[in-house]
Amino acid sequence: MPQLELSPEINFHSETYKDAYSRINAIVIEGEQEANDNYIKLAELLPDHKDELIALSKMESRHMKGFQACGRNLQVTPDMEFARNFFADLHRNFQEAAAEGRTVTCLLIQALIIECFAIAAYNIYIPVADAFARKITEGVVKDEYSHLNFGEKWLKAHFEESKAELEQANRQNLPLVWRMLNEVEADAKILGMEKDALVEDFMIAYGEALSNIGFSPRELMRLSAYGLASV
Ligand code: PL3
Ligand code: FE2
Ligand code: FE2
Repeated sequence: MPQLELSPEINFHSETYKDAYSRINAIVIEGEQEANDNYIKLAELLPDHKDELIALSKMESRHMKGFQACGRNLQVTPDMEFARNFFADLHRNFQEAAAEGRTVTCLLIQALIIECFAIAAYNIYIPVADAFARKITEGVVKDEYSHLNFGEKWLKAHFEESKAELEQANRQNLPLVWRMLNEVEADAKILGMEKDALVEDFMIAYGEALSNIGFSPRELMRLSAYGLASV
């Protein structure tokens, strides 16, 4: 893992680290909070899966509390305003889709894009995290795979009728992920996380998800690289 070679020694208590952590920590807290809200909304949109989706939302709220504890442990105050701006576009797209009953778009945004983003970020963070945050993040990332799995299963079962909306939602939202990665690149680097590794892990997780849902290799290459030229 080249990432480990690049960050042999991290001082978790330096002002530089804590400053970067105030934004990254806020991003994951806000991301978990919005994930909690999004699964509650999905439970309304998919009443047949209500209990399961409410259970997922409760996991997200536990994740949020875990990451709040990580910030407190390092005596960092999360910059929540920064984080709300960071998610604003994705958040608005989810809200608009939910209001119009576009469930497939909501699932793509939350259960595929956001969960794959989280899985990539958390897996890359674990080896460079402080001991306290590492333990918490290891527990969280296991749950995120089950959230991704919920989206994959549902979309696979409704593949033919969802395909056109998935393509459209991917086109609308994937470029936002690349923009968000650019926004977080400098802070992530201070935490020992390389952007190239984040992009790579995201692409692997997202490509696998699209393949599990039923897209052909050619389709998933096209979908998962959409807007990537801007990175
Ligand atoms: C849904 O379960 C989780 C939503 C959280 C999304 C997080 C995206 C994180 C991107 C920022 C990269 C740094 C991560 C560091 C980990 C503490
Ligand atoms: Fe989560
Ligand atoms: Fe999740």
